[in-house]
Amino acid sequence: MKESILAVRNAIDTLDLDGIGTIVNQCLKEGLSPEEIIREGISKGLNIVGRKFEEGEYFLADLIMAGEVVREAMPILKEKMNPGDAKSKGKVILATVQGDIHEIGKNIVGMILSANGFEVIDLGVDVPAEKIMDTAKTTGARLIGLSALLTTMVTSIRDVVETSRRAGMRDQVKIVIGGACTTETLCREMGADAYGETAIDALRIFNDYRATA
Ligand code: B12
Repeated sequence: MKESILAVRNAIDTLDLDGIGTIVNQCLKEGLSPEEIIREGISKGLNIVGRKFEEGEYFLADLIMAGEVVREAMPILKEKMNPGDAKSKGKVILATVQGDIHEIGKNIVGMILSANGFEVIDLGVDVPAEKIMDTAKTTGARLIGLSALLTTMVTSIRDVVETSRRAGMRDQVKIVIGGACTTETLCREMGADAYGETAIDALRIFNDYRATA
């Protein structure tokens, strides 16, 4: 593993808000792609922080700080991913489910989708099912990506599925789920259409749905 990628992990683990920008720029200078920096540096760094939180070494304030460190890195990576004026492949609604405020994974999915030509409508975090379906109605978006990291909030996925059914739109929308606490099995249990483990999976799934639409 390259030194500079390990430095990204380390900057997140040590909550180095001032150093992360320089380190990410160094990675890009060495020819690493933004996707690689996210996958091998940022995600793995956050895993270390998560583990330390679980073991009681880090507290909530540290988790918040880790989120800030990642927030600092994102604009630098986003700039490198921007495709400029690529033709739109269609609209995707993204949201973190109701009751859950984790946004880093969702934002990464959004960055990768927009860098690959999708028009992303990001509704943010803690989003009620009704708001998601209202947005689908008013914008005509038929692809929905839901992010969930809290085991206690996964039923919010089913709420979106049920709300789409009540609105008579279940057959018209594709509901894709992802986020650390989701699985293929959970996807089936909640009645969603597909599960993606990573942001790259999200891109593949939405590309497939678009091709068959
Ligand atoms: C940073 C962080 C926070 C930050 C979030 C900051 C922010 N701006 O997002 C803050 C401090 C707010 C936070 C709060 C809490 N957190 Co927290 N947090 C984390 C941490 C360390 C990292 C999460 C993260 O960003 N990971 C990196 C991203 C890139 O990963 P990801 O989201 O999984 O996304 C990837 C894929 O899953 C996928 N993906 C994501 N979304 C989607 C969507 C689609 C459609 C698809 C296809 C794919 C996809 O693509 C991404 C890139 O490949 C994790 C530990 C961990 N290792 O996950 C804990 C963790 C998720 N938190 C946890 C907990 C318990 C909490 C709190 C309840 C703590 C508390 N006591 O208050 C609160 C919850 C508040 C709430 N109501 O939501 C637990 C959850 C346990 C569980 N399974 O339920 C974890 C696992 C920590 C732990 N080990 O205990 N947290």
